[in-house]
Amino acid sequence: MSALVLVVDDVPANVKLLEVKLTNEYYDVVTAKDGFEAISQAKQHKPDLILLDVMMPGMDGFETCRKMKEDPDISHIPVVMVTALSDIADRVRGLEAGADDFVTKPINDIALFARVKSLLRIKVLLDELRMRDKTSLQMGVLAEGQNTFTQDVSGSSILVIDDDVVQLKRLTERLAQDYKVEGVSKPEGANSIAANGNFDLIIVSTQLADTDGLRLASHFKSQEETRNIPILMLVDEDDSRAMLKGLEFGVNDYIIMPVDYNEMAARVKTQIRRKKYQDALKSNYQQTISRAITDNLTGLYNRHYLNAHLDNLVRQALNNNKPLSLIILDVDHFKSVNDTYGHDIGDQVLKQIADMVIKSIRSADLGARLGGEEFVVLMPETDSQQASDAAERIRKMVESTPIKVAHEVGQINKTVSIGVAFLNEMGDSGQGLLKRADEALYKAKNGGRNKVVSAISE
Ligand code: GH3
Ligand code: MG
Ligand code: MG
Repeated sequence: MSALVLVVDDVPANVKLLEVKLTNEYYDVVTAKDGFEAISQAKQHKPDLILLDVMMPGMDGFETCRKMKEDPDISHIPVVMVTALSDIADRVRGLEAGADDFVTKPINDIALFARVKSLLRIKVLLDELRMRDKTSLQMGVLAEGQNTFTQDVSGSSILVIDDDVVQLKRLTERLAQDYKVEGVSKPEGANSIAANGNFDLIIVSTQLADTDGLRLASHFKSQEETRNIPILMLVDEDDSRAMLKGLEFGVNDYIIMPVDYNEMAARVKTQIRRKKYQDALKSNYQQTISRAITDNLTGLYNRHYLNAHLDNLVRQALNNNKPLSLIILDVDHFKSVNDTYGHDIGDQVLKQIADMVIKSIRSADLGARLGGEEFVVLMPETDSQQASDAAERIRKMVESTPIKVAHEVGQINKTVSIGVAFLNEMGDSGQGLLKRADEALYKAKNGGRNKVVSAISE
């Protein structure tokens, strides 16, 4: 699928020109003639990129951009400002308004498409993460309208690599006003510093005397530890080869030397914000994963995960000719807790019994909540005797541990019944194992509860 670009300019001829250039490169294009239309077009079409003219009557490009970046609906869409040639003040204002990049008029095709491609590449990743994020929103894991694009990023840490010690000193001093900065003038050591430093941004000069700065940047982009750290490269004004090459393999942005400090400040801020946004999305995703496989109340694995994992473990045990045991544990007369003290107290009891189970099993064992007041523990490399002993340990622990509850009674004593089963010879299955454990549990209940019963292996 080709990317959709929104072109915003008050001069129809400019719109037309960009539309033709982009269409020739197989982008789809929608257009707007002023800031208001731009925002409504962006909200309606959700383009992949916005090319925004600065000089427009009514609401100018800066204000339009600021409004877009404040709207969680569209703030993730990269904005490229189109500014008058070499007006540095405009560039800086644009970046401060939240723009991700700029190109200058008259538009140079190579620069335009290098920037467009580089931003679209980032956006593909962000979209993927946003999609996962949406699921966590639906699951209630994440609050609506979180927008880290406008968050304060001061205090973030930056690594600057430049063997020009005078320039390095100036850069680090300036950046140190807002960030934690580490300056490196010997690029040879930069790899391990970058990999171990937990940086939010790396600034690297391409004009290093003994090392190829581009190669260094490319190395960062290919290493697991540094791949997600944005990179800003410092390039010479007339070194367009370095610019293009860098952008091509994933350098996030560049600054022309001699460095304009305001521009640098703005670009640094943009890159770090983007990184933080990405990090936030990722950690939400990880939370979503762990929520998808664990039980909310107890923190044990859920039934869904147990079923998937049980089959894997059974296969592995049979292949390696190793024992595997499984126990099912059911709280005795649990319904009476709910009936007497209410559901919330019931939950507290379940949580604490689950805690006891977790405490008494080995780390290789897998504890899961089968549902309701039933728990399962899978025990790899555990024979029948060891499993029965473990079950007996859990039974005793529950029996002898008063459960503290937020109720005037203060504490409740409960017991559990446990069924134990072992993996048979070839042909056995996870479901077979579960079924035998369940039958053993039934016998424990019928035999008076607060008991461990082992299935007889046939
Ligand atoms: P038995 O000794 O035969 O196992 O009796 P029991 O009362 O424990 O068994 P029964 O299956 O009749 O009741 C289980 C109860 O567990 C009924 C249900 O309302 C309650 N329950 C299931 N899930 C939850 C939960 O997440 N929280 C709470 N508080 N109660 C739950
Ligand atoms: Mg029960
Ligand atoms: Mg039950």
